Amino acid sequence: SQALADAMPGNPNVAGQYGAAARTPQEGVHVSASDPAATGSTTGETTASPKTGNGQPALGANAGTAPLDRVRADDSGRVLTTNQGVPVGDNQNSLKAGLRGYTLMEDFILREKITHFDHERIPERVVHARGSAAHGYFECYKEQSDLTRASLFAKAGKRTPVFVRFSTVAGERGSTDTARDVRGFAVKFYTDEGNWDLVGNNMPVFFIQDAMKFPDLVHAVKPEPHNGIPQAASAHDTFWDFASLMPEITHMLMWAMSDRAIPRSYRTMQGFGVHTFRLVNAEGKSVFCKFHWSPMAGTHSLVWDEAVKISGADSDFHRRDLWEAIEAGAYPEWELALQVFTEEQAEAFEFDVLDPTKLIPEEMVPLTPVGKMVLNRNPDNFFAETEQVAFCTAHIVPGIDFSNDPLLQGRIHSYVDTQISRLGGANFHEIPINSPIAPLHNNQRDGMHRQAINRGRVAYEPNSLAGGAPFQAGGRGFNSFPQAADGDKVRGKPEKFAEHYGQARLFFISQTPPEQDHIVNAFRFELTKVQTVAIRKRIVAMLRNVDETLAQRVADGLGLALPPAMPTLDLVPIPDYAPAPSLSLTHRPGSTGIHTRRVAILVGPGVDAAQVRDIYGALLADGAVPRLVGSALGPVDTQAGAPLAVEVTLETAPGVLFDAVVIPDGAAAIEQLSLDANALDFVRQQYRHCKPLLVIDAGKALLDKAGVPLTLPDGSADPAIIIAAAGDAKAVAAFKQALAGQRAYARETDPPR
Ligand code: HDE
Repeated sequence: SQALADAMPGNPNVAGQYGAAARTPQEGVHVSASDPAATGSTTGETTASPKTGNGQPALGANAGTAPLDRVRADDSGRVLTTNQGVPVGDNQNSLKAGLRGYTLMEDFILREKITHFDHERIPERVVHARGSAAHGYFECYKEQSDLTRASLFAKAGKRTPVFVRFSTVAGERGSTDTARDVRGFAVKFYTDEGNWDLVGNNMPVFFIQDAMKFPDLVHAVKPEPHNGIPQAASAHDTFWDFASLMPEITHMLMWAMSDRAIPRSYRTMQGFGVHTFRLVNAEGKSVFCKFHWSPMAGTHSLVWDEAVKISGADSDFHRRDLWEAIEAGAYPEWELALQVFTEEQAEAFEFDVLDPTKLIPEEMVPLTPVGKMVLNRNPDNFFAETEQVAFCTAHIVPGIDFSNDPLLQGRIHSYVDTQISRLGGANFHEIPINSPIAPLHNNQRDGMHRQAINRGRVAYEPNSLAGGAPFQAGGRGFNSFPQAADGDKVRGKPEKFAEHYGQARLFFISQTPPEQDHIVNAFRFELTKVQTVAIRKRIVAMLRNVDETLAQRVADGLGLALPPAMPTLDLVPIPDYAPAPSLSLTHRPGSTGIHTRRVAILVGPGVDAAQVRDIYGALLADGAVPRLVGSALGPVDTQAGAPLAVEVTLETAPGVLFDAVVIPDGAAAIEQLSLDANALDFVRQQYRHCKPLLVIDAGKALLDKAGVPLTLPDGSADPAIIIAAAGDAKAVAAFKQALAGQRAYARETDPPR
């Protein structure tokens, strides 16, 4: 309200802020967030709309994260102070010798404020800089004590709090969410025997076999060092130069060029621990294990043209999606499965289970679901939680252990090490988001930013002065699995590591035809951006060892003659795998139907309001998120009844931000929309990106104006364009079904129609 604005200190329109009156600054106005009279809000909104949340979830909302409540700071209704707790009289004006005079050195309030601001930023993560996170819990389905003594699997129904961060890899902290990239999938389990960090990705294999190559990989993919171009993209010479000289990368390239690299949402990606780990039970028996997360919402991806356009329309697309789903109570869920195998089984595989460029198809070793993870609380503060969280592969708990995978071994060092510079010292475990909820007692002391006030004079072990405490836990504690070790000290790789193409081929032949087309097109896109012809040729030569049709199609796309295949070492023959359907995105359609899918309903003056309300209601009833989209904000007159209010505009929310579109009846509305190029683009993009369209009566004229083909390339009717008469309930049901399914890839052509 105006009265409130007038009373705010610092309002430049208030005379009392100037001249002699400034000597007695006013006390600030205290606004109760829930007081509609004070905030001028009739909806109870304060700083944010219900869609974005008010940034103040109930304290202790998640039992597991309740220990963080002790550090959650809430300024509501409080007086402003310095960092020393001194109440600040005036937060608007620096201290001067005379109103027009020098600013004084003694102004400790100004200096404290500016100094703190000057140091607000910390180094971003060297990789995975861009990310989003949420709190939640893991719930165990069934006791797994025969396999592992890890306490989170100790009992059916046991809940362990988690904090999960999803990320892209190559882009900087402010880069776009929908870049073609691997996604990080890092889970911190706050178990009652210490923190376990499962720091995985949304793809089950990796680019390299040995940690020694990681800095080279990252230097190759990051923006080129001379000009800092390109941001968040692998489509440039240095990445593909490196890739073309490194056949071990081939399998991962197939994944990175597939739709896995452009997920629809963090909520619709799988997660993988990638490496082989060990599970160890209370008797000390061990098996090998790979960790798999599967999203309940199914695996869904964008199409490339859409991903590129989303980067312009909403570069926070994935961050916003995760945030809004949690605020709306549509808590994202994943199931954790263990893929368990023995050392004897491992020896019989064609590949080495210590090689992180290889996966074990589910068809070969089945997955055992052991629990589900639910993300039910957004962070209160992005910096304190999402930015400061430190995931480290070295953080494991009794019952879990490492394998000798040389990539994993290198990671065990890297993550702890990097936090020391990123978070400013060895005490990063004391930052609240990183602290275990299990008790912590040891003789480590001091260092930068130490928080704990350790009591007593003993900080060594053995001691008698403290009765020997803290005591080592012996058999109850973490004890490394006593794996036998022998062999010469060498720098080298086992023989099976020399075969690079069998699983790349397996991946390709396990994809559906549209998924294969997307892989071909992704190679073409990336390599067209590469300027050095020899690099393009080397990649095509590499692809000849994967699949001849793939190589031929990529070569055609680049205007190249097929080069000879890249020589192989022939130490291990390329295995002939049978297709593994589990590797296709279509294998996991999900069980949440149209829940949280975003649907645009295009409205203009003269639209059929009753029809719009019916469809809106029908979509809401199944948990979808309908929005009335029009040329401009404000009311639109309707055929009959009250006007409708446009919620978002064609200009600010283009088609790429929606999963489907409804074009309702109303000749006048359609006529007006047909004159708006944004509306025509909207419809064309929905079509091009293989999304369902529900078109009612007069609405069809908009499709015609946009030039949208109504039949598939083979001449049959397009099942995801539903043209209906008003009141046809079956049409709405068919639309919902199309929306719940995979996209209508059958309509895709290259180039697009
Ligand atoms: Fe990482 N990686 N990585 N990585 N990684 C980091 O740690 C590293 C690898 C992954 O949300 C860094 O805290 C090396 C595989 C995720 O905070 C750094 C090697 C997998 C995240 C680092 C790898 C990952 C990181 C940068 C090869 C999937 C983000 C900042 C030996 C299984 C975690 C940081 C978050 C982050 C090193 C390979 C996943 C530098 C040396 C394989 C999800 O420590």
